[in-house]
Amino acid sequence: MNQHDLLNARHTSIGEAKTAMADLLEKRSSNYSLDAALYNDPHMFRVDMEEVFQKEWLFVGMTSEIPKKGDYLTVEIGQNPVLVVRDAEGNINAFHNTCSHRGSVICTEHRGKVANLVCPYHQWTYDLKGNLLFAGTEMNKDFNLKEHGLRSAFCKSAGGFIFVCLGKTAPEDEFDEFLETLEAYMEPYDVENTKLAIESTMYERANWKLVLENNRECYHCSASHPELLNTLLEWDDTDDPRAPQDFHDHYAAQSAQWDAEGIPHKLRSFGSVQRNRIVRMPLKKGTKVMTIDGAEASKKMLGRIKNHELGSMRILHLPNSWNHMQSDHFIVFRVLPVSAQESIVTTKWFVHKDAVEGVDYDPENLRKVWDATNEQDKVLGERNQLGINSIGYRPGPYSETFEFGVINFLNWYSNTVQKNIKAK
Ligand code: 3BY
Ligand code: FES
Ligand code: FE
Repeated sequence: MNQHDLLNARHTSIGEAKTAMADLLEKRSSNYSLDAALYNDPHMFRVDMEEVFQKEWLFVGMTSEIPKKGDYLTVEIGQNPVLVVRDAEGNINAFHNTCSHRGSVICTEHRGKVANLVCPYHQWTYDLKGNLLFAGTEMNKDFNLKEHGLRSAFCKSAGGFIFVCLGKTAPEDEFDEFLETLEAYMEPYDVENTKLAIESTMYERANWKLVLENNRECYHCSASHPELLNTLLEWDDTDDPRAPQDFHDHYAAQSAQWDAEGIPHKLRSFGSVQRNRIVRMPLKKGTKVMTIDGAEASKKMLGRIKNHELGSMRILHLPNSWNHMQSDHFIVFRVLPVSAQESIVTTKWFVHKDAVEGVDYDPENLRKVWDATNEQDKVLGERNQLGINSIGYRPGPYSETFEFGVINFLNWYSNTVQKNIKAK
């Protein structure tokens, strides 16, 4: 069977799909877009789920979404419902959101508050650490509660960001180093004293990699993002070789002020192909935050921040998050795959917890730029998917100056999948 037949075989096994994927990744040119199957084939999608989304650290949400004991959030990682809950000691725990009795989902809301975790089906009851407390009186006499707790997932948080990993083991490599830096760079924000102001959930008919690829370059920005470009500088980071002297002068002036206030800003990247990256980028001269006119979005600055012109600290976490941390609000983005050609992009805007809606901030003003940008990117991603589905599609070349972020992302993806397939 050749590759094409293999992918189209009705009963392609997951093992065969992995072999086919490893082969495609091995043979690909790293500065070309991927073979269509990697963007649209359901068998390949299963491999992405098994080798990336069920094995790697994923961003799920912020600690200030679940500030108190019993607060929880849920997230669907492909077909895996996951529950993230704060316990009495303030620790954040992640569990598979599936009951040890007959598997029902336990927490049914996207965010909520509970005393214990009670399954809605037959009311098996678990504490916030996943121990089964109560299973009615109907079970056999030899039934041992201790043997039927919830299955946990790995969970780590730093700087207010919560990450989970569904793997049997959690990859360590440079992740802890990234978390330490994240903690230090987020310190000025005092995330525990922020609140979720707005959340948007966008369904996109595009493979998750197309969503990420789109985010990793600004080649498309000038033609598509007028609102964003009122404030955003198109350079990828402070070392971007394309940036002119004018940018370097602007960065030098801004960063001198940031240094004076002890605001971390220097570019840090982790992993050989920037799996994680943190950098504070100035916004356009004379603008404060990512609003339509660049003026303030909230009267209450975050944490210990005094300078409204703090640019945007861009935090990248492959495979599923990019973020913009500014002076009076921050925005986090999460991508989750649904199927080979469907993804969900969740965007959340946070402000100071004491900022009053309608007084200190206008939610419509706060969300406008990124609502517009997300919508524009969704259209681009969906068109990209449609064209890739054509028999006329062939992988095409990336610009090494404008699309190096895409090249880095796909190198990370390719290395990770190949490494994880081999690790079996
Ligand atoms: O602003 C972002 O998150 C990315 C980086 C440049 C293009 N894109 C919109
Ligand atoms: Fe949860 Fe029965 S499935 S109690
Ligand atoms: Fe975009």
